[in-house]
Amino acid sequence: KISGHPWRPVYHVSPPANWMNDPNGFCFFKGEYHLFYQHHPFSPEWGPMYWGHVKSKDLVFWEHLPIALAPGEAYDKNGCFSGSAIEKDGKLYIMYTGNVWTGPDHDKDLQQTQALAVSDNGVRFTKLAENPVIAAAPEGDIHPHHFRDPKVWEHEGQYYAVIGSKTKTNQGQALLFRSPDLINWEFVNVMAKGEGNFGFMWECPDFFHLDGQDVLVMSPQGMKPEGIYYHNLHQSGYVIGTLNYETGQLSHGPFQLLDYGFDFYAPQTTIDNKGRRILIAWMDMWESPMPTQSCGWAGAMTLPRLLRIKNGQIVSTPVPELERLRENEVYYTQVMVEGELALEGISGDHVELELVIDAQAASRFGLKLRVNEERGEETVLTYTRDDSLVSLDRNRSGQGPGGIRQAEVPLENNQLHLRCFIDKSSVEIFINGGTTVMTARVYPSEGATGIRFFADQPIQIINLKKWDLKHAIINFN
Ligand code: DQQ
Repeated sequence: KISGHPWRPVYHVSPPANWMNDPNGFCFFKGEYHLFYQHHPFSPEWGPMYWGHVKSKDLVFWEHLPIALAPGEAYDKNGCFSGSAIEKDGKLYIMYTGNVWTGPDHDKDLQQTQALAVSDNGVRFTKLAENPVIAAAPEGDIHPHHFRDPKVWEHEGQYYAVIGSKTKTNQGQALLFRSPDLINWEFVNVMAKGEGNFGFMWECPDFFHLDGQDVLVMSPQGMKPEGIYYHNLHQSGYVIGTLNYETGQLSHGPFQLLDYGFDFYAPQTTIDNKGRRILIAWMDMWESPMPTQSCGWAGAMTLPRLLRIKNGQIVSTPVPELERLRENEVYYTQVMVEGELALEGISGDHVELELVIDAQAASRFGLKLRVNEERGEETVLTYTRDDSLVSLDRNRSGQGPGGIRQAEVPLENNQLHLRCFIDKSSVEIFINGGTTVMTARVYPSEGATGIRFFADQPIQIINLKKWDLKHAIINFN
């Protein structure tokens, strides 16, 4: 059974077989959530891109659908790259990047244009005869070849698209386009441009209005490490500001990360019928080795995360519907920990943990997930008081990549609040109500189901709840 493998997620979306990367076309259409994704259906490696497809009524249980887009036209013969979806006149349009290689040079021989496909039912798509609808990158300080990943939205009766780009001197930027009908597009302006250490290319931009502000999300390639931050090959984050729709320019604040772990890239958001802004990202990173390739598949999506803005930053929490996955609750209260502690009933490899820790006098405390004592396997989350850092350490997580990622997290009333989602080969940790999130893929042995708590001085776990989480992928259980 395909999901019986110890690394196959049971409640995260992963490909039925072969390769998955970026989420695409995430939308709410005719009462259902649709999520497409970059897919190479012929091997568990990246290759000419197709659009795979899943849908869900509730963001919890997902059903696999047939491939939605395949390369083949003159303008997309080497791949249907990332893009987005929008409803117009009761039909679902997807806008994507047609990718063509005119030679082997990654910079000069890339021909990227923007194309549309349309569907009545959200399942079968037809490419438009007018394609490509944006046939070239605009003139100016805009690289002519790296021009991809349109995210489209509607504002006051017009359609807008933000497209990933870079300058001729390799600074990432986002380009704003406008259209009355999705087919005829005019370039408005460079909406935002990176300066200094802000990546040589911005992939997968997203733009939305949230809690009274405008937010531009981007995935800058190749930011250099700065202190504890930016140690992944690429980053995904956002700026908050105000878009002037007349000039097409966004005035904005500083870049902030959406996730401080290892494996989070190319996030895309949608708004649903409840007016909620929901984000899903690729739960991998380009340089992370993927041991599941030996099992014939690679790639997974994060849980859907609900976004809010609080105190000038985005806060992300798992959508509340995910509570439907919970079963077999185990509850503890007022547990003192000093040294290392295991608790009866607290273990598993597809579980949710929610706990509040009172740090008391401890200077170093945390928890170990996916513990297999015999093999010395563990994935460790440590809080160190003197520098207020949370560290996620996967150096002993099993097969696959190691490393440590850190984030600065002030304690609130001496307390640390954690929600941890463990799913076979992933951990997603939501800290202090989602003000900091850390995501990692880990590849432990099948027996690595232990969970431990540790502290160098006594701490008190004020509350601890653990649930087993159900299988949520409808076509394979
Ligand atoms: N992946 C897609 C591109 C995008 C990149 C190709 C980001 O459209 O820029 O698979 O991961």
